Amino acid sequence: MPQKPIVYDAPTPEPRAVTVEALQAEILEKLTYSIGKDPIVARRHDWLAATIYAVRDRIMDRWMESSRDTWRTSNKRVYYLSLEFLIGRLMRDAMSNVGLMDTVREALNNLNVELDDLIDLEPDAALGNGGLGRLAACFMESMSTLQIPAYGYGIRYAHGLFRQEMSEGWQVELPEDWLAHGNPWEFERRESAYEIGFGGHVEPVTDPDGTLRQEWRPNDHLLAVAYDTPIVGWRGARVNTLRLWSAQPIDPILLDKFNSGDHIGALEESSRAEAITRVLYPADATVAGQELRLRQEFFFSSASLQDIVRRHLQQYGDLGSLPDKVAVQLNDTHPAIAIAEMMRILVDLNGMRWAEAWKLTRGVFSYTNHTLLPEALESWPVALLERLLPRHMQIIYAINADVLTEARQRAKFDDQQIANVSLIDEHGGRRVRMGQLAFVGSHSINGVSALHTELMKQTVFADLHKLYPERINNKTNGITPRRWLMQCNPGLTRLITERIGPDFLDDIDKLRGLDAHADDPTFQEQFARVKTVKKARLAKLIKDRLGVTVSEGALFDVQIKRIHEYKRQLLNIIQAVAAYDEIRAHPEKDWVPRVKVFAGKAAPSYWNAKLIIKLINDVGKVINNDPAVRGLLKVVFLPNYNVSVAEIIVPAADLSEQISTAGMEASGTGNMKFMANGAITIGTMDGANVEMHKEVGADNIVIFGLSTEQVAEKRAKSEVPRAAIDRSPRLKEALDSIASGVFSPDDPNRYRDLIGGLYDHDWFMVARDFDSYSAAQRQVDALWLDRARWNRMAIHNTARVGFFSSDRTIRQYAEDIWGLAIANQ
Ligand code: B1N
Repeated sequence: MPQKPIVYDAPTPEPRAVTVEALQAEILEKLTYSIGKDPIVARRHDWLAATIYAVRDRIMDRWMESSRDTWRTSNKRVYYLSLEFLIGRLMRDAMSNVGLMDTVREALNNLNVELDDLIDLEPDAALGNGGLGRLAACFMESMSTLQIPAYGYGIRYAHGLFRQEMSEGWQVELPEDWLAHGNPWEFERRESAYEIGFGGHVEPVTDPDGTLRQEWRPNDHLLAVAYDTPIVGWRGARVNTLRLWSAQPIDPILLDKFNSGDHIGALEESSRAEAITRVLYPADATVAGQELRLRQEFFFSSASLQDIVRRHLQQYGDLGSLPDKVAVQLNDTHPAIAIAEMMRILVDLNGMRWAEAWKLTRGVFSYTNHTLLPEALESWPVALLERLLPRHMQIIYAINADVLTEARQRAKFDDQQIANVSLIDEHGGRRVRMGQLAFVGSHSINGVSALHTELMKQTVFADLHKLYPERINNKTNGITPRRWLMQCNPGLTRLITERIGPDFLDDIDKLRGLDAHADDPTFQEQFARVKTVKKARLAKLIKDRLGVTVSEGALFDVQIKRIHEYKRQLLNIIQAVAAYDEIRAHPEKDWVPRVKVFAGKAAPSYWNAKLIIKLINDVGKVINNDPAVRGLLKVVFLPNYNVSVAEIIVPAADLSEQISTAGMEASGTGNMKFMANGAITIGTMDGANVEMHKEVGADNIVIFGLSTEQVAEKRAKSEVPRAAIDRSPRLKEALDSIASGVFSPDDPNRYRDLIGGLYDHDWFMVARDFDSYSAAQRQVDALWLDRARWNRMAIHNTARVGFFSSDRTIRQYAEDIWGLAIANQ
């Protein structure tokens, strides 16, 4: 029985009108009555807020209707737990999805305000590092589009990913302040606040009926307060909630201390609590082992589970039906502690028997793995967990005991295999492995591309896969075509609509219809013209930000993503140096003019990544200013890469660089965004590139480099890279010039060790893939010179992007993992 009666037919207000006149009047009204500004003195930020309020109102009815619908139909809810949601700007997305763009533009025009200026003013919500966080944002949009009742749960960081500035070519990190002007999208839900505990001890208590329970008595408490943001699906199909938790003290000020004169001490609890959600950890694919990170993970996992269980009990009154009504997806292991917390809630707080609770828990949870890099696999020292979460540590031991018994008795595992599946890593200081915990507590474990899923089975989870062979499955990543095609490239969207009609807007696989037009010279030319317009816009941005002139007639060759050695920006820039040498050595040749565009942030403590940024800038300075190059090659690094910058760069790219060392990029999702916008990929057989090669066909992608197996073999043999360098005079010349200070005359030794590493071990196979990469780049040049061929390839890329829509990905999660039936649409 529901604990509180739910009124399903409460009265609702009339939905807001969507005419130009109504919006115009309402924007003015919001400005005056909600923001309190006279239009005469209103600043652009005030207009932005007023416009968002007016747009937001047109989403509210759908939001409430979506939530009523879930209560009414008793449909299963999906909860996506993620420490990162890289959502970017919301206004254009929301307007476009509810079909209000033109109306709002006109309404603002009548008020003498330019919509595009306001769009550019909205802060870019960077509550994530890179692909993992952006994936969560694309999934949220797709779940609304597919009308799945879903909640995203995460942290409302006061400061998102740092702002990147360049100081003499070096990355400098500055604090990001997305909430500085307030956030008109969010609703604070004071009533949805939960207590979160840390520390203390566990006490056995005997209930009146004689049963023995364990009770956790934390000695440190704080509040998790909910902030809700609406996420609108395509055509306003449904509006789901992104619920982000903010940490607050239980007592805002300790009056005793204050009154006794200790004014700082009086605020100590407050700042300690708030520290938990103050800032996003800026590391992508490496773990931050600090205590604060574990606190963040438990804080948001516990708040989310308390909220989920409360909602479930309110509607259904019993916990036995949890797996029928609740699916919790763990975005990597960052929320894996939720598995132990769920057991605590069921067993300690609700008196459920262990075996029953474990069955329900496994029925509810599923886990997505996003990386196999050893430095990114989370584990926490047992001592730290014992101190911060003593009861959870006991629960983890109990889970482990069950798993190890099963492994010995049923699967007859030997000692090595037992050590491999154990939740406790006994090497060098005992640690809890979060991947193992997430695996055993979930009914589904998925990788994010076909290759990555296979590698999961063969490497990190090999023995767990033997023990539970039906659990690992693949869900290749996707991107939302609304943001990454329709919104960021309205020109291309219009052109496609003119050619094949508007059906692809609702069914992205219909883009296939473009295949039939790929050979049509008129269409090829129109397609290329759209690209040139976008390139001119990017050229202007490059001029404005960097003062470098580039021509939109050149081939725009783009690598934008986090800076990481395995992603091999170094390979790209060494190749640029080699090209520079060749252009000067053979000025008579028919060189293809190129602009190499780089952008991306390095983790603040990742020295080599920061050095690679400096190298790109150093090389750019020399090449861009050398008259011998005659403008045939330009190298630029655009600072402060984020979602909004990507929305400008991606539509302007001719060539998409996806050149990670094979076996190291779990999926990649930038590759899909470029493909949608008609760029051609140069890439290794890694991550989702493998499936892209299959979808688009070998003729429409440029593949190079060692395979995963070859990389593994060379590493196993500890093969020395020197032979590869000696074999390649062009590589040697480029390496020598970098190492000897040609690009760093102010500090000739700056790159000696970086380049030395390539001679020593070359873990990322930069030297050994160089010749193959160079040949692939020459092939790109040849394709570019045959412009009809190039345009045809570009069109085929857009035509075949359907598989990489996050709608496809989410349908597969829904059907295979969450047990939802998706309406066919
Ligand atoms: O997740 C993306 C993939 O497309 C990328 O290939 C993959 O590198 C990325 C710890 C991570 N894996 N692991 C992380 C992020 C933050 C952090 O603190 C690890 N990010 C990825 C989406 O599947």
